[in-house]
Amino acid sequence: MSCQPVPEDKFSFGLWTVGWQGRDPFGDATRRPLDPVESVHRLAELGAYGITFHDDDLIPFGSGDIAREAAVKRFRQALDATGLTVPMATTNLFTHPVFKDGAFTANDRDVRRYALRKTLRNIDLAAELGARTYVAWGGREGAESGAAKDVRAALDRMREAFDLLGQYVVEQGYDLRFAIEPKPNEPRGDILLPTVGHALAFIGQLERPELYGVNPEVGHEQMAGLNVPHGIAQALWAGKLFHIDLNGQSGAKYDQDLRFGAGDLRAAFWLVDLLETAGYEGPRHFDFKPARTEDLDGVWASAAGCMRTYLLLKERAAAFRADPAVQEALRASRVDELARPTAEDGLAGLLADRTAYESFDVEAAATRGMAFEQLDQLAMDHLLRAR
Ligand code: XLS
Ligand code: MN
Ligand code: MN
Repeated sequence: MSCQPVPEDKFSFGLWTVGWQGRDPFGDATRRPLDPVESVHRLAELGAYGITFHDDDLIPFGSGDIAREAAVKRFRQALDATGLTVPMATTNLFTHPVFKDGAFTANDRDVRRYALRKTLRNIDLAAELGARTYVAWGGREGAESGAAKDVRAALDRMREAFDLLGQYVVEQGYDLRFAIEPKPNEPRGDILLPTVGHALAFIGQLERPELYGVNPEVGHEQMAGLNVPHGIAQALWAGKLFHIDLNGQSGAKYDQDLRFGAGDLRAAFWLVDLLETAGYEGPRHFDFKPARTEDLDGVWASAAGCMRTYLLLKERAAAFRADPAVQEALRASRVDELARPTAEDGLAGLLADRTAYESFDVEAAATRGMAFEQLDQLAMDHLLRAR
């Protein structure tokens, strides 16, 4: 298997990822700004297929109509020249101080109305550029103190906002679906819709639930101490994995946005195994921050590294699945038995079955080993290329 990425691999990057200048809460930028056109060309050369953006990544906040048109035109020309696509776009509802208390759930109504208009404007551009997914990350939707935010009212406003956005997309006839991106905290002390589970439950309350799914980010779930492949599996199970942000994170701390595979490599391995076996067909989108120690060579090296690691893990996961010893170990662990319904004989059959309870040998069942350790070591061997 080749580790040279090709567009068929569906790798995409945010303009804000490679374009991150390394500004953090304690330090200034360590790199010059990157022209979006340059990013399009470099990423295409590296084998990516898509590029994504926040409105303000492409058109600096406050630009007039002429500057806006010029920026879009240059970007479009770069896309045409390279064949790169725009599978997804999103809105920056967090940088400008006007969003300090949130956007769709700001206490100030005029801020909420402005946030909706800013989003609708960029949805037009997203549709124009052929995007099929519109990501919504509510980074400022939250609070640092108890009385400051009436969470139930905020969720009403969040629902109102998403219902309006959905109405707009339907009325315009756009082929665009929304992907809500959960995150537990940062920049707010606590953010609303903090995990995949919260977002899935919220989507069920919307007027047109079919229009909404999730865009989980590896590191965000890990910041909450959660098992990423499990969260992604539940999103897939619900038919809601519309998009994914791949990156790396070392445990529950600030949002590190390491390149994919850095941090928890085992979680990355199981995640790739899941995506590649579960029929996920969306983009493999990298949302990472090239370390601020790096110059631009390091930026492109880290972008290439994200793709290379994904392909290496894909190859390792396929080798794991194909190994007869693994298949044997899976059987020994009775993993296949979980796919069998527990009571295909129905409730009446279950109640009538004396072997299910009255004569069930609880002690014997309790002493059966599950053989998971042997199975897991085989995974480790494959991951470390010892098999
Ligand atoms: C920040 C988020 C952000 C979204 C897009 O933590 O990951 O970059 O993906 O707004
Ligand atoms: Mn992140
Ligand atoms: Mn993200």
